[in-house]
Formats: sequence, C-alpha cells, structure tokens
Amino acid sequence: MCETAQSAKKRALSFIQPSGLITIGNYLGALKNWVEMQSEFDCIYAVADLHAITVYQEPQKLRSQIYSTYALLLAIGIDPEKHTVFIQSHVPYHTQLAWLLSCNTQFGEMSRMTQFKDKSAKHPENVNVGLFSYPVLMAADILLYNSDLVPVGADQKQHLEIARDIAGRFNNRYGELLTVPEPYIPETGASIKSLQDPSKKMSKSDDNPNSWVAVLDPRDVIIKKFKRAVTDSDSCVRLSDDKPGISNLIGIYSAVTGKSAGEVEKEFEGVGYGDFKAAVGEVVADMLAPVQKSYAEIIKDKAALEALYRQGAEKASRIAAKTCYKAMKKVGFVL
Ligand code: ATP
Ligand code: LTN
Repeated sequence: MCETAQSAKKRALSFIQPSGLITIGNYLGALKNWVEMQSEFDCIYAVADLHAITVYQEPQKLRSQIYSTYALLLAIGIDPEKHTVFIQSHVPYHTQLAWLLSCNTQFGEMSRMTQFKDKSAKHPENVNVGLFSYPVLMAADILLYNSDLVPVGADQKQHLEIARDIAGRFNNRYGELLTVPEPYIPETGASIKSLQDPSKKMSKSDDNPNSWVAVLDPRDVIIKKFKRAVTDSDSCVRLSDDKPGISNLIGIYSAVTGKSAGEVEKEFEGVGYGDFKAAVGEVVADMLAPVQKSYAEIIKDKAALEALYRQGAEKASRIAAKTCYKAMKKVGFVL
C-alpha cells in the first residue's frame, strides 16, 4: 500500500508479553481483535519483552518465548508486511521516552495500579522498581506511535487510563504533541477467568497449567482441561453471579462461536455440566487447530522469522524516533 493511503488510516497499537504460553484469554480478549483490526487500521503490534522481565524470567526460556510469541502472532494471521510487527527491546526509544514520561508521572498515581498490587503480592521477594513503573513504559509504547486505538483485555483498562493522563499532562506542560489514545475492549471475551479459580483472570504466568488453556495446547489436553474446570454443584447451564465457573465457560463458548449468552443457555437447556464442558473444549480446539498448523510451519524457519522482526523494528524505529526527538526538544534538551 502507498505511504499516503496508509497514513490516512487511524492507528491501532497493542503489545503482548512473552511471559509464558499464550492463552485463550489473550486470544479472545485481545489477539482476535488485533487480527480483525488489520483491515481497517494501520496496525503496530509487538512482543513486550521489556515488560516481561518485571517478573524474573529464566533467560533461556525468555529467549524461546520471545521467538514463539512473535511466531504465534504471524500464525494467528497478523501480516508483518502490511503492518508493523516487532520486538519491543529492538527499538530503544521506548525506554528513552519512558524516562521523560516517568519524570512527568506521580508516585501516588502509580501506587494505585491494581496490577502492581496483584503482582507484588504474588512475588513478594521481587517487588522491583520496574514492576512499579511498568505503566509508564506501556504509556511510552503507545504514545511513541501516536496511537488512536489500543485493543486490550479489560485488565489493561487502568493502564490505558494512566497513559491517557500522562499524554494529557505532557501536552499541557510542553505543548501539543502526544495523541491521547482510546481503549478498544471486546464485548465478549474481555475477561476470561482461570479454569481453576474463576474469581481470578486466566493468566499465562499462573503456575497451575490447569488454570489456563494455551493456544498451542494439543486437542486432547484442551478437552481435558475444560473437563477439569471448576464449576458449582448445580447442573443448569445458566449465566449467574453466583455461578462464576459456569458463567466463564458460557463466556468462552459465546466468544468463540459469536452466539449470545442467551442463545448458549438455550442450546444447552437440559444438558449436564459434563457434556457442556466437553462441548466448550471442542469449539475451542476447532478454533485453534488452523493456528496450530500454521505455527508449526512458521516456527521451523528461524531465518525468515528473523528477517521479519528486524524489518519490523526498522519500520517501528522510523516512527518512534520522530516522536522521541520531538518530545526531547519540547522538554528542553540540546539535540
Ligand atoms: P501475565 O500472566 O504475564 O501477566 P497475561 O496472560 O495477563 O500475562 P499479557 O501479556 O499481560 O497476558 O496480556 C496480553 C493481552 O491479553 C492484553 O491485552 C490483556 O488485556 C489480554 N488478556 C490477558 N489475560 C486476559 C484474560 N484472562 N481475558 C481477556 N484478556 C486477557
Ligand atoms: N501491559 C500489557 C502489555 C503491553 C501493552 C503495551 C498493551 C505492554 N505495552 C502497549 C497495549 C499497549 C499487558 O500486560 N497486557
């Protein structure tokens, strides 16, 4: 596509951490939208490796997860030729702008972030400064590219609001520069819960593998995990606040099939939990089968992958450098 037509489009941007195996929570809450938005927006997508090390990652494992996350983005249908798809640490402007933004962000506002509270409770031995200032780096990711829309799951809403506040404050203090982004959160699938504890979100860094279903889990494992999903002692497939386990499964079925919760309830009227869980496993496995096939091909060719992420970093750097230098100029640095 020619440069002018491309730049007339609005820009969508989002990142994903290589902090474990990508789950159906990530897929239904965010990645599915990433794919769909490609037809309408100029898209910038990245593997957020800098964010991932806010929780200790074993180096060997981190390296392989960065590769596999990048390959999975291609396998789900992200097009690195038409859009910009890269690895965050390959573009140094992220950490550079993050510093400028840190000096325009208050300690008090960072202290209110629920993800910081949750993750510091989960890793009391490693409450590092990076974990605390994580949302500032995320704001830099978004603001470097003048992003209009940010497709994420519901858990990232608070971080997006902070990014908007930081942009507004920077513009007020130094003059108009940064685009204030809008969140783009899906109606179904925005918060997929853990299969073992539906009061928590499904998270790829959860130590219990039965709590999540990975996009690359084999079919039999997917079905087994759904069969083991925690539900209540009732047997009626019905959405209800006091039935969080079954409500989560209805939500997953509905996000995968596009049917409303009411339609799902009707379809499974009189059907027991066991059969319903198996049916959810089946539709999820069917949805993932083509992605798994495509991933198996893509991950084989490391050289082709490398060429794509290097090209992605070059494209991203061209945009990021401009915003970063403009921001530095406004702040008063000698360039
Ligand atoms: P971690 O466990 O390391 O925090 P995560 O599974 O929460 O990882 P992220 O990389 O933080 O995944 O998120 C990638 C995208 O997936 C984000 O847009 C996030 O909002 C979305 N997402 C993550 N978990 C869920 C979930 N359970 N339901 C819906 N969307 C989710
Ligand atoms: N914090 C996000 C990952 C992330 C992101 C971003 C999402 C890093 N930078 C920029 C959207 C835009 C997460 O934990 N899901």
